[in-house]
Amino acid sequence: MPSNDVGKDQAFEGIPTVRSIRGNCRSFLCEKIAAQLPAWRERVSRLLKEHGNFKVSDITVDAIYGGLRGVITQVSDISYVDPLEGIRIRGYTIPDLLQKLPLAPGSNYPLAGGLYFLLMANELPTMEEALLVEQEWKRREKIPPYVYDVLDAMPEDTHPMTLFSIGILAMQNESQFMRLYDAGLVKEDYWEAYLDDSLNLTAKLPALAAYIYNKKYRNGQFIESDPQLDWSANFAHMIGKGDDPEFVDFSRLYFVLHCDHEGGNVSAHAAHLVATALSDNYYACSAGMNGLAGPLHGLANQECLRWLLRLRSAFDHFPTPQEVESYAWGVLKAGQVIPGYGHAVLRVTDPRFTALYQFAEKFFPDDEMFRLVALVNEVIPKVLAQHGKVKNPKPNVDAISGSLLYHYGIKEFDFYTVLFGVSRNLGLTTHNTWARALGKPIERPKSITTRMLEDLVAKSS
Ligand code: CMX
Repeated sequence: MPSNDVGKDQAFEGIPTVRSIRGNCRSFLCEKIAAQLPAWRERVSRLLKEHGNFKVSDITVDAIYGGLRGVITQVSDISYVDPLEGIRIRGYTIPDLLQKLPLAPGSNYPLAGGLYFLLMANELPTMEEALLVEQEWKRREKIPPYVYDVLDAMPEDTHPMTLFSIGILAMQNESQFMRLYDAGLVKEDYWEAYLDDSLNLTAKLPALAAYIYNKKYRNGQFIESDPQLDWSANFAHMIGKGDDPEFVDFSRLYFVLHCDHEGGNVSAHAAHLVATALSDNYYACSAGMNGLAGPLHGLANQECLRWLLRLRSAFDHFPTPQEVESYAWGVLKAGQVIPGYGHAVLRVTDPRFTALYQFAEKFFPDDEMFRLVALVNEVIPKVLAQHGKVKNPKPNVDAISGSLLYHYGIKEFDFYTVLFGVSRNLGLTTHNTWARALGKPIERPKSITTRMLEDLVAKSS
């Protein structure tokens, strides 16, 4: 188990110290958010007052039985998935983010601290602001020892996502929100405690993920956090891959790409729903991670790599396009999905897929698994389009992310969704912080019985 100094402030001696910003990161972020809140609250209350009865969406029987697909039921200003363009995080596309976020010193890839600043403060950060978050994370990164004890008590074959979710839930004992709520915190100030919990939780995620990886797949060889390293690089370091600058950059890219995907996907919606009951960020994110662990959602990256390996091992040579095509038809005819393809909202190739594709093309174009991803990407959209059921036959991020991890020697598929989760919690905790800031109430849609629905339909015809 890594050594532990819970609650002790560590001096951060790594990447440059920020001197131009007065106060700590928490108070700086609080000021940034507080300065915007009156305008946001004013906009929301004007919409409610002047247009409270305006109809935004209709709900049909199809939608009720069809997973509410396309029914607008939420507002999120953190990110938006445009069906034809892909994700925009606080208004920025993936290429924008990669171009505009402050880069890690000596690297061409962004600091996760800058991304967090953008998510939370709704402003593109300066280098100083990105570093301020990185420093704050350093101060908050130690995981209480009882969390390791809980993880160690689990059976050896427990899925890494289960361990990850349990680790987050175990840390609920640290919740600042719950402590302050019990002491009478007023509603206006809930969001500040959610921000504290977000900073505390996200700071610890690289170490939590690394602990799970080392425990399960490296015979418990744990590596201490390095104060010189940024959040993403430190993760790479803690799983024994810090000496490979290419993998470190891959980690930086991966953690940017997976941070958020608007409010309606399973993990975001689950986390949001749970937090509307004023369950804190730990409870909410653990719930979100349980959703992410589903094969139709985050686990698809693990499923996709498994699928690619099965495809490869079905032939004693690198398959031809025709062989991939007939293999894919066999899968579809057996009633299975082709993981990594299709999306509930997107109707084009996922720009996160493209970003990872470009990374692989740049650094290891001849890697066999990458060549297979490229070949599958040429063939599958045509097959799915011909199949005729799928609304979007193009690849999503999960069609490629696992192959890159595989290239870097992370061959334990079960772990892949944990990495997705490390990044996704940046978004989930931002959603929850802002939801409290805007006073969003407990969610409580209504359910009716099949008989009631039949009666409603009968009455109207
Ligand atoms: N392979 C085979 N069939 C597919 C398919 C795929 N990749 N994608 C969709 N379909 C099928 C659906 O199962 C559905 O069939 P039924 O009508 O028999 O139920 C039909 O095509 C229509 O589906 P859709 O409207 O195009 O897609 P949905 O919004 O229902 O589902 C998703 C979206 C992502 C769950 C689905 O495309 C899928 O299962 N893809 C494979 C798994 C995957 O890659 N998931 C990761 C998504 C990204 C993420 O959340 O991380």
